[in-house]
Amino acid sequence: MEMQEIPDVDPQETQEWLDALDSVIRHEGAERAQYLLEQLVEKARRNGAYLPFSATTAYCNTILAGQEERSPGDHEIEDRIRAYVRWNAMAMVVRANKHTNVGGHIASFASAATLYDVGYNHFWRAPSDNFGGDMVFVQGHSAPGVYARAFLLGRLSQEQMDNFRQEVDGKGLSSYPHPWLMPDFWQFPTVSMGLGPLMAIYQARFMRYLRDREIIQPQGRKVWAFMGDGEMDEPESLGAISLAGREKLDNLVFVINCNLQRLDGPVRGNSKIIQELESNFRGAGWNVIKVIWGGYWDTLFARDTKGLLMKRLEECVDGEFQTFKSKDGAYVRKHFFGKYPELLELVSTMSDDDIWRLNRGGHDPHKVYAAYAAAMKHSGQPTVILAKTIKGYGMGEAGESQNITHQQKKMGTSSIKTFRDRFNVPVPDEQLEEVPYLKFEEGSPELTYMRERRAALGGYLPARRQKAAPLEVPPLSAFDALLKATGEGREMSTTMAFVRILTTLVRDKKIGKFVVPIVPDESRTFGMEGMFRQLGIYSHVGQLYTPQDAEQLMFYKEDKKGQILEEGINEAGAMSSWIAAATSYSTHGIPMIPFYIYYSMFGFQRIGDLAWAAGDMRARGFLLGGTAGRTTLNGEGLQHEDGHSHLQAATIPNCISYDPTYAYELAVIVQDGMRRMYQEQEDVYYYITVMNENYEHPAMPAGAEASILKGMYLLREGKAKKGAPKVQLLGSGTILREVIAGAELLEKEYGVSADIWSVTSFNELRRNGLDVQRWNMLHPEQPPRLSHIEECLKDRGGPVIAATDYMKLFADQVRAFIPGRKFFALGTDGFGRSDTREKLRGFFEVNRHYVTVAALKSLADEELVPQSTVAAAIVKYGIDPEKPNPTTV
Ligand SMILES: Cc1ncc(C[n+]2csc(CCOP(=O)(O)OP(=O)(O)O)c2C)c(N)n1
Ligand SMILES: [Mg+2]
Repeated sequence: MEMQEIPDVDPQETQEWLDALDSVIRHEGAERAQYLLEQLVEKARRNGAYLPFSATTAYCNTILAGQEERSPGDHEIEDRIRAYVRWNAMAMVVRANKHTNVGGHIASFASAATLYDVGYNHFWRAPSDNFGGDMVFVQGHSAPGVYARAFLLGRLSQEQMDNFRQEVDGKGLSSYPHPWLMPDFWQFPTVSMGLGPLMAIYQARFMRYLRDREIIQPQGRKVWAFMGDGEMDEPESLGAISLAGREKLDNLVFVINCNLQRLDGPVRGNSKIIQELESNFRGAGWNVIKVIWGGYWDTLFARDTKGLLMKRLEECVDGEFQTFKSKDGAYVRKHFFGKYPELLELVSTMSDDDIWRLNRGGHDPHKVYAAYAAAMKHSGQPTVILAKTIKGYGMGEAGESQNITHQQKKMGTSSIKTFRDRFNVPVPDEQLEEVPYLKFEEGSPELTYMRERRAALGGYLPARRQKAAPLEVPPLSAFDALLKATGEGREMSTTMAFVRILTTLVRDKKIGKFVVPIVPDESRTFGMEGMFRQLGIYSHVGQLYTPQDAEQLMFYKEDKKGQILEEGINEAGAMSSWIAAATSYSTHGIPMIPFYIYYSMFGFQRIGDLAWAAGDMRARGFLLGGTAGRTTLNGEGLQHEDGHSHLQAATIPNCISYDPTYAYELAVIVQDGMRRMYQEQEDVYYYITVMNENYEHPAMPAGAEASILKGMYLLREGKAKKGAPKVQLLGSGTILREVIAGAELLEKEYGVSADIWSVTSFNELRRNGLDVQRWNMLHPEQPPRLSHIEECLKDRGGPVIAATDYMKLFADQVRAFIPGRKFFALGTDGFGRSDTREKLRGFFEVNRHYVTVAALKSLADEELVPQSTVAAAIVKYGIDPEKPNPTTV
């Protein structure tokens, strides 16, 4: 039975209990009362009473009116500053949309202004020489308010403000927080809803990791993350809150702006978002601070001796609260207070205007200050502040609390006038039309105050560090063993080669400790379990148990100083950890070298938007797509066999991707990646596929390094007799080995001379090809340049056949740079399935026989061999010409 349904059979007894509780609270405090209540509940439960768990508290502020820490600030000055910030934020959107249709948002920041203002004035500390700085994740749609403040401080010019959302010609401001576009300003891209909350949790966790490993000092730094209440519907927003609770991340503060609306309408019209979130977060072990009602309500609550006001507030749903705020005081009197005569009586001496002024907590700087101060002091848990606000606050009939408000970017002169009057800013009537920006004069108390506040907090925010001291990257010779041939009969996979590289790196005296191996419960899949013992698995509390395998050499060792981040079955979390590590050069001033290795299928396909955000954030690190290749991960079938992650990698402009075959290629790629990212500090990151197929690895051909990095090099020259037909065979990953076998068949059985090229990156070849093509187009009168692939193939004749373990489109990307020549791409289009590698390569038509047939067919089409030779080869290799296309079955 739900609580509400139990009738009060003895009101007098109820009152006695309540009085007793009152007295305990008064004389011994709330904590004692809580203790007694918990004892009672526990006792009732043990005696068989069914007491359903309730994670919510009353619909009122968590911090009582008398217990709020008071802000030391100058409230009048802060009010004026906030009014100017509000005005400028509105003005920049309205002005930008007078002459363009670039869009923008007014209503989100209008609801959040106080939440940011109190933070900037009193809480958020900038990085300085002796302090690492707080990290603030600004809600994407509130960016105009952050620009407006930076403008008042002289950090942004009027020209920049007027170029809001007009970035192409430079001197513009990006629509939302994008470090890629404003690298010295924004730190965290947040506008893809849900990623901000998730990444913030892992930033806080990574900060703790760095501290536990004594790479940074304990300084009480905090991660503050702002988000919308609608945004909380994203699974990513709530998906990691239990991790934050479990890890007791008291360096983390979420501020959820509960304006009760999202884009289309109410977030929870039929219930209460604040109560729902409260129970979610409390259940996950968070400290929850509700900031629901502003100070004007306090006197009403004090007079609400029977709890009727509270009852009325509890029974209203968010849809009603929204409607109230879209009307006026008279409406609220009639429809809210009017439900009970006693409540009407309670407000009888108040005018309609007074009723209208009853404010929400998120608009009351005192309440917000008290909540932030409590969050700063709270230890042992992360804190979430649930602040109730009004969407479009101050926009009046142009949007306040209206369903259409999210997308309002224009305001008529009369609405602008109301806005001006509401916030009492000095804009004369005749200037309302142009919506001028406001500035505080040099030397004015407001500007001085703003500057002083920021100086006291270490400097301006947002601000992003672009470079850190470079690392001393080991030379290629550090991986000498991998540059040599494995030797006759000694086989290994590129995954094993990668683990050797990683082992070498973590042992490096200079940079070893900066390496961060990250796995989502797949260490054993990749043969990395040896590192458990060697490096330790990070755990803030160390290891509180004797591991089952303690007797073994490579036991499961959890350690406070552990280096490995073993994230559990949690690719989104692991990727967020990787992002935190990969941006540590910026957020901590210490470059970390993260290697995140995962099933390649559960990479871009699963966490693609985080990978995109990582590009935006200028992440530097390595992603390793393990067990890659549609036919190479043989037994696992449709959901596991990846034949497209490289195409997804190609969509991210600063992600450099490789599909190497040999250990030496991998060593060259990783070493150069380290050089580029940690020595030269280029803002790129790497995606490298590694496979689990074992084979012999040859020694690196002398001088191949540069071409390996450019994307292709000549592995072997065709051997057939002079005058024989020629083909150029290209291959990558494990399929290169089928290409080599195909070349042998072509030479031995058909007298065709086949040059073999190891293509380490079709993606890089295409980028280079496009770049050269573009240059040639724009420089028509200059001698044309050649791309790397053109350079490689220009003196080597014959059709070009390329084969990979990825979709045909992967190799097909380079077709444009082989003009006038026959080009045939083999690949693994279609759903994977489980079987042996041999069977799968036959099924997907990428094995040596298909390489041979494709080469013969290309030669036949150029009349260099008869078509009958192709037909004979098809018969010889037992290929059924009527076999269905693998994409269809
Ligand atoms: C992943 C994703 N989906 C959709 C959007 C489009 N979108 C932007 S803001 C918004 C509504 C936001 O509502 P809320 O989180 O409550 O923020 P508010 O503006 O109310 O503060 C939507 C749907 C987006 N930015 N990201
Ligand atoms: Mg909202």
